[in-house]
Amino acid sequence: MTQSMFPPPSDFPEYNPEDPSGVGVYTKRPDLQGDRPPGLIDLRRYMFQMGMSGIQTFLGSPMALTPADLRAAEVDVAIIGAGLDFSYGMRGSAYGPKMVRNGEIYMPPGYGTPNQHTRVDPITDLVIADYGDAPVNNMSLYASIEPIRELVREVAEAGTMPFIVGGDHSLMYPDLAALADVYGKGKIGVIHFDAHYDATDAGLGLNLTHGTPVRRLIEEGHVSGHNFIQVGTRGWAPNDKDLGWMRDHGFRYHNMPQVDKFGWDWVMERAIEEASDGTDYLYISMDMDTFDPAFAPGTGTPEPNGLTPREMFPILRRLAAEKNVIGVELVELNPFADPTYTTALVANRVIREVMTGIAMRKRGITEPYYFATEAIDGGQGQDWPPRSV
Ligand SMILES: [Mn+2]
Repeated sequence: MTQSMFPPPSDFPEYNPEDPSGVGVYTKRPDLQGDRPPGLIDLRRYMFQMGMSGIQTFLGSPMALTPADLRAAEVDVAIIGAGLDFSYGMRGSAYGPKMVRNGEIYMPPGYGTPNQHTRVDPITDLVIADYGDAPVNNMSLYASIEPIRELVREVAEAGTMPFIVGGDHSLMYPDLAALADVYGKGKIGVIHFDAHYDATDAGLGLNLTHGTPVRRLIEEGHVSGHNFIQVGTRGWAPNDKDLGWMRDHGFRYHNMPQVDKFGWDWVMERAIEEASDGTDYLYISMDMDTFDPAFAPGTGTPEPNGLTPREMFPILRRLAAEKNVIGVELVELNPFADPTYTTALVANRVIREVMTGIAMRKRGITEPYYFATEAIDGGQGQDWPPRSV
């Protein structure tokens, strides 16, 4: 037998979160931990710049780099890039955060860009910060997990909602585990939008891939299976064994067969009702492949017969407005498969719709399926509702 020049994996030095031993991707800049006055860092030199100008940040937001910055500025939502893409067998989603930062086309914060359905402007109403990128070790998925979990946890502990932009869906494990660290095991319900169920036991012999985070989270007790609500699943899975495991653990799923049989409104109402059933908090996990590939080709595992933006945007806005959302992730964006820029555009709007819902909740607008009167009266004022259609 030929002797390999590489040692077996068991002989590799293990990553030790207590002693990163100079691995720079985990080591925080010492000067950021010192006496620097905390607060938001605005990267604009001039008062006005178009979306394509200047250093690109999520939604054109100012930067925050430490939990002290989040606390000093009372940041509502911190958007974190997590460029991790080892775990679906092809690369590209590591560049997802860059794609979303570059996808901003609107005017800078403060110029008034309200959501037309609700007339709420989340960019004005909320304090949103770009929290930079998570510490990803691009040599190892497993070595990346605990550092990412620690970063998400520090944001939640500062009283700020983390919004993670991936990266592949293995991120759901560190993201949700971090929130369970802060809010408690079994306290968080998950609404999981995806073409796939992501609850299999292993991929190519590894227990953490973008197809396994749901299984790991439930096995470790971070979330109860009963509080996992899956929406948009379709295609050629799960197999009987995995479906049996899901049913044994009390999963509730609203797949495309249900949408076909009962219609989107029926599914949306039930998913929203179930999303906070028995839990104090809600986490939204949004895989871009939930959308039909016509609307989001730039993803690793596209699956035809998906949902449309017209179906997805209202449910995202509603969940954030009507439920106690404490974290969001948007994953599986692959710019290398997005030649028409469509996926970047839809991803930007996913973030804006969720932010609109969060801003509505902050204003106290939690009425189910709220529309602003001036948005739907067609300019007719008192002549609303219409007497005839
Ligand atoms: Mn997924």
